[in-house]
Parts: sequence; C-alpha cells; structure tokens
Amino acid sequence: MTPIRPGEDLGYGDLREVANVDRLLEGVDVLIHMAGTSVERPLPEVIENNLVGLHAVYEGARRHAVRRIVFASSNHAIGMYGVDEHLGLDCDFRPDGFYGLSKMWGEGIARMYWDKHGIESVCVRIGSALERPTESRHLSTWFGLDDLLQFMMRCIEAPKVGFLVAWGVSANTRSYWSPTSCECLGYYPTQNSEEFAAEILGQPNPLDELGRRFQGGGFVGLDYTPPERRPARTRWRPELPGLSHNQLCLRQRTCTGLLHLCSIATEVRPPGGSAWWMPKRRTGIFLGAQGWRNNSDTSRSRCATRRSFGFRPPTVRFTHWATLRAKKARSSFSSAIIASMSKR
Ligand code: 15L
Repeated sequence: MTPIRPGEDLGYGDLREVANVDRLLEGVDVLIHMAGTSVERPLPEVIENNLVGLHAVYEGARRHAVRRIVFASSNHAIGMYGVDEHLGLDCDFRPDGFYGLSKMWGEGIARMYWDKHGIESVCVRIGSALERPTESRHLSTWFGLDDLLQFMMRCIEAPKVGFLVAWGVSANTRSYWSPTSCECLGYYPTQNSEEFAAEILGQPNPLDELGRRFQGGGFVGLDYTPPERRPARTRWRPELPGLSHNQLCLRQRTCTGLLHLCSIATEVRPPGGSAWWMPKRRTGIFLGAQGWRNNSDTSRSRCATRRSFGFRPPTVRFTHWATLRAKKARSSFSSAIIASMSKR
C-alpha cells in the first residue's frame, strides 16, 4: 500500500462490531465496501464475514444515513455457467460455491436496503481485478485497475443510482458478460485483455479440465461432485405410464409458476374415466403431457384440467404430488404441465 496522504485515514477492525462500523461510517456519504472473505472458504467463515459482516455494514449505513454503498459482488455468483455462454445482467444466479452464494446474499441485501430504507447500492460483479491478466481465463474476466478506478469514481460521482448491478470488467474482446460498460454510471472501460492474448495463450493454462469449462474457473472444482458420483437420475424419474421422462422434463421447463411439493397421499380416479381434476382451487395440474388444458366447464374447481388427447388415464396413487400454480394453464394448451414424483 502507498503511504497515507492528507485526508486519508487508515483503521483496522472487525465489521461485525457496531463500534467499529460506527467509527468508520461517521460522516460518510458513499461507502466502497470490499471487505470480507474473497475466496472460497468453509461456510461458517463465509457466513460470519460476508453475511453477518455485510448486514452490520448496512445497518450502520442506516444509522449514519450513508447515501450509497458500492458492494463488491463477484463473478462467482454466476460461476457455474459454461464458458461458451454469454451472459447479460438479467441472468440467473449460478454460484460456484459458498463464496458465490454469499455474493447472492450481498446483492439481495443491497436490493432490500434500497427498497425498504432508501440506501442506494451499486453491486459490482467483479471479474478478475488484476494489474494485468496472467492466465487464459482472465482474457474473459479481467478488470484492469485503471478501469476499476474509473468505475469507483463514477460510483461516487453519479447523481442517482438506486439499486444497480453492473459487471466489473474491462472491455475485453472475449468477455463472457455484457454490457461491459455501465451507461447509468457513465462507466466506459478502456482496457482490453486482448492486448495480452498472444503472450497469455503461449503459456500453459493453469486450470484443470473442469476449471476450463466453467466461468468460475478454479472455484468450480472445489468440493465438486463429479457426474458419476451424483445421485442416479433414475431415482427421481417420474414413472407415469405413457409419458417419457423427456416429455415430463419438457413440460416442466415450459411451465411458468411455482412448483409446490405436497405430501398428500391420495388416489386420483377420473369420474367416467376420461378426465382428472385438481381437487384444490387454483393449483393446476398433474400428469400433463402433450395436451393438458383448462376445461372450465367441467368441474367445481376453477383450475380443473382435462386430458385432451387420446389415451385413457390410468389410476395412479401418489404419495407426492407436484402441483403447479400455472399462470397460463387456464388459457394455453402448451403451457399446461406437469409431472409428479414416482413413489407409487
Ligand atoms: C473473485 O471474486 C475473488 O475475490 C478473486 O480472488 C478472484 O478469484 C476473482 O474472483 C476471479 O474470479 O478471478
């Protein structure tokens, strides 16, 4: 670290302690928060440093009316995406470990403190913040220090940000993420790892096969269960006559809504043998395959569903139902769904 300059102050302390947080946040307008565990570590440590510690910081921000927090999120919140996938900021989280999970929490807490307490946050999903890239992966993830500095300055100066998530990355030609700039902040990266590509690609890649496949690189292989040691897929395969596993999965993927697992032992037997219905209002459906749709004229239940294609449904005894609140199930043929657990 360079020596302290006028106007700068240096202190050490545990952020879980209120007195330390109060001392740090007194008179602060914008906080750049980069403390905490920054690599994959056992869960208890991550919880203390990144969850409890961050909560203490946001609570301190409330006490001291801090206007804005820049939260160092991480690419490890989405590390389980493959390297061939290009992500926008609206992608789902796919953390590659407890550290990545803690960054999901961080983005969540930032969201909540904006919505409930009006404290602004910029969650910056930092790639690899380094002076220069040192391995192949960095050609996609590098966040050059000039760009990092520019980013933080924009975070301090921007008039209004509300709740914002941005990629912390340089303008790398091979970036996994876009946009690399952040218009709302006025951040436009100027560094590009490509200038190091020839040199880096001429060196051995330190990542193993797994690390090369996923965006999270080396974090992915820590405490990773290889496919051959995972629970056998057949254990979870629905056993529904007439429906292939793929059909069921396909239906599941197309559904919208929440999947609820209810432990209800019951027998489903269609009256007259041609239709099944859900005995609960507003929960649709089961055993959908190609052709479930709403059949509003059939039943006492608003979300009654009816099989509209031609095989005779068998009588099935479930110990578990998968029920679905399917927004579209009432109107759309193709969105009707689902499936259920085996265990007959
Ligand atoms: C991070 O979030 C870590 O803090 C850092 O140690 C690097 O691993 C970086 O990501 C990265 O993915 O290169």
